[in-house]
Amino acid sequence: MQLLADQNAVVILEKTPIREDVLAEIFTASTLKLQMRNDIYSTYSLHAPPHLNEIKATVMCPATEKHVKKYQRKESFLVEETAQDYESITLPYIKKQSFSVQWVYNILDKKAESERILFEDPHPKLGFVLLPDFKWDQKQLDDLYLMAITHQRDIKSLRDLTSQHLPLLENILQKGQEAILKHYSLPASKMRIYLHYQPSYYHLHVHFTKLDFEAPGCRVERAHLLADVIQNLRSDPNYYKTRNLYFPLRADDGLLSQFKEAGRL
Ligand code: M7G
Repeated sequence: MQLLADQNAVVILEKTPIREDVLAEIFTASTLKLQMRNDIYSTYSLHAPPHLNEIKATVMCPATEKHVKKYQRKESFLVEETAQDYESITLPYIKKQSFSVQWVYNILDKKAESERILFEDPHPKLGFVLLPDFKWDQKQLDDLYLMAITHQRDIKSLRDLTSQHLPLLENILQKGQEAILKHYSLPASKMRIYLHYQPSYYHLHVHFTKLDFEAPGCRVERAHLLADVIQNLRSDPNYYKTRNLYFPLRADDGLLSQFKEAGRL
């Protein structure tokens, strides 16, 4: 956490993947300092020219206490949430405590990021906006990360989905895949398309990441493949309303305290 102009800020600094097209310049224009050599093995510290040394910086300012917590490393605990737990513990908590989704409305209303939109289906019930997630700098396909945000504003998360949302989910899957094939020549077989439960932002959205990229949050305890979600709702219209769902919560997450207080952990 940093202070920017007296306001709390979260600043994330990331070294981005090295692109193949800059390798030749890295090899010819960098300076090398030998660190160790042993037989056929050697390590160096390589100083690349400044324009090849970019650091991606993401800034959240002013950051709420919840933003600061989200980005601090903390141990996690797996929670089992029954349908009853959702109604009595999770839902009241997220109604009071969740992050603002103003940034999502800004995207849907074209007040922000409109030039980044890759595809839009404007239909009020079935439509969505597909755009790069802010985790992706779009400089290389290796860490491709897009997000589909629904125009419908009243679906909080996976838990709200029933078979009545199948046309919406099928539309996102099909048109999202088509748009990605058209723009990036990546077929469906190269993509991981999923929802998070719990999400950080309670407005339905779907993550599209390249299959070979281990995106943060793509592990089994948090990611639900959209294709599986569709199948599950086809076999049971109330699958996500009735099932126990499992997800990790960080030690300092207020929702975890609520589960503990209710004797559910
Ligand atoms: P999530 O599953 O609600 O939570 O996903 P997570 O952040 O814990 O994964 C929200 C997704 O929206 C994440 O992949 C974020 O990187 C992305 N995201 C968050 N914000 C605030 C923005 C934003 O302002 N613009 C864009 N393009 N993506 C964002």
